[in-house]
Parts: sequence; C-alpha cells; structure tokens
Amino acid sequence: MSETASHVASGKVREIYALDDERLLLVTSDRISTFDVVLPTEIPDKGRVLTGLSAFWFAQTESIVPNHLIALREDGRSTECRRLEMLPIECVVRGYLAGSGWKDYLATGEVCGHRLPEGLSESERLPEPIFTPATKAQTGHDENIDRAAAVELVGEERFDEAERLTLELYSYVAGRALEHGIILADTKLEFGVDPEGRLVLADEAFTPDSSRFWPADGYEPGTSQPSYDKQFVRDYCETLGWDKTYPGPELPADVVDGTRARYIEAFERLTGVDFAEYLADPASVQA
Ligand code: Q0N
Repeated sequence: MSETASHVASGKVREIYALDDERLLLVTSDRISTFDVVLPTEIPDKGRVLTGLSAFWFAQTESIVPNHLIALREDGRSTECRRLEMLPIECVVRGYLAGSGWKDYLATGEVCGHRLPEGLSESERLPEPIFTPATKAQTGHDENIDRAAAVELVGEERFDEAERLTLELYSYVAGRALEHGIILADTKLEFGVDPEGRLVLADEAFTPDSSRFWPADGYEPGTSQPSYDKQFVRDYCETLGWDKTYPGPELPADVVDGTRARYIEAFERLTGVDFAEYLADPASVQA
C-alpha cells in the first residue's frame, strides 16, 4: 500500500483498511483455512482467484443489486470499496442440505424455522432454496437464527428485502455455475446500507471461501460431497490424525499445487477468463 490507511478489521484470510471516511481497502491473502484453522502454508494466488471471482460476480449481478466495489487494483488481490453500515446478519441461502443445515435438519426437521420434507438425505437438493440467516456468536462461530431473531436485529422491511435479494442472487449465480459443471450448494452474502438507505452487496461474493462449490460431475446425495477447492487439503489432513486445533499442519508441495490448480480451474470455468489474462489485466473479469 502506498497511502496511509488504518487497519479496521482482520478476517482469517482478509484484512480491511480504511482509506478515508467513505472508502475501505480489502486485501485478500493466500492463506487457507480448513476445519476452521488457518494453515501455516499458503496457496499461491488464492487471494487473486477469490478477488477476481468476486469482481466478476459483482459485475454480473449489478442489475439485480448495487455492490460496494469501487475499484479492482492492479495487484488483482486488493479492492477499494464503499464504506457501508453493515447489517448485523449474514445472509445465507441453501439450495442443498449440507453443513449446519444438515445437522439442524437431522436434529429438528427444520433449518432456521423452515420446516423441510421428511426423509431428505445429506447433500440432497432442496425443493426450493431457503434463506437461513446467521449471526456471529461470541465464540466467533456462526449461529443460525430464525426469521423472528433476524427481524429483531434488522427490522422486518430490511429482512424481507435482504431475503428477496439473497434468493434472487443465488438462483441466478447457481444457475450460471451449474452450466459450467459447478454446484453452488450454499453461499453467504453480506449487505450494507448506503447513505441513501439502499441495500448494497458487500464483502466477497460467490467465492469458494464464502460458498460450498461441488463438482456437478459425480454429485451423489446420501453422503457429504467433496469440496471443489479444498478436498486435497482435507484428505491430506485426515491422513495425519491431526486433532483440528491450532497449529495446523504444513502442506506438502503436491497438495499445494493440486489445490492451487483447483482454485484456478474454478475461476476459469466460472468467469471464462484465462487466469493468466486476469494477472496481466484484472479488469478482464469486469468486461
Ligand atoms: C465490513 N466486514 C466483514 C458485518 C461485518 N463495505 C463495507 N463497509 C463497511 N464495513 C465492511 C464492509 C465490507 N465488506 C465487512 N467488516 C467490515 C465482517 N462482517 C462480519 C459480519 O458483520
């Protein structure tokens, strides 16, 4: 960074800096987390893949909802964004039954207050996508909440608007992804409110870090599905007998290379842009 900027927040893999009162700088690193632990080994270019995918989907969905992106920088991993008043909920939509949705369904037959048909299998496609908001609990873990709890946090009008936009964005992007052999099982979106009171899509959007991407090829409900991007890392970690607490293991070169190739493959399939072209000219995903 050339200019002075104060650090606003750190995520597991991203840093947020304030550029001025109206603008933030988001920088996405090459760090990777698995089983909620950031590993000591990085995946080269992973941050560029995530940044390019977000910028691509922001451009593709602009007619559905405005977004916070102001500028994609030449490094391909940093973006200047409008500073918003963030909604205190994570807007999650699920088209398939996985993760905490599957766990909640097994325990109660419901996910975030949505009663689902009986007899669904793990990873099964839902009759229709459902909006399943979450909050960041004290522990730092996401906690699923029902409609009443979310309305308590954002108000009824905002809730309905966020739900409608989240479902519309998911339908559009999941359909596009499936055309390219990738199932978008679920995704997490974050919205903010601009000074005019409009909802604006923020954060990263439709990346493998904020979504479950599954290869459509070989999709088979009844068990957990391999992750499009992180499966080599998970499989390798499972061979170690690691207890999934800090510190995580170093990754060997073949696991790093295979994982990097999968991120780039997802990028190229979804955007139709060669990754080399993105590195030469990040704006190529915004055409
Ligand atoms: C922001 N985070 C990620 C909400 C915050 N455009 C923005 N304007 C203001 N703040 C943020 C953005 C963005 N992107 C986003 N932190 C600050 C963390 N989330 C967690 C859930 O609650």
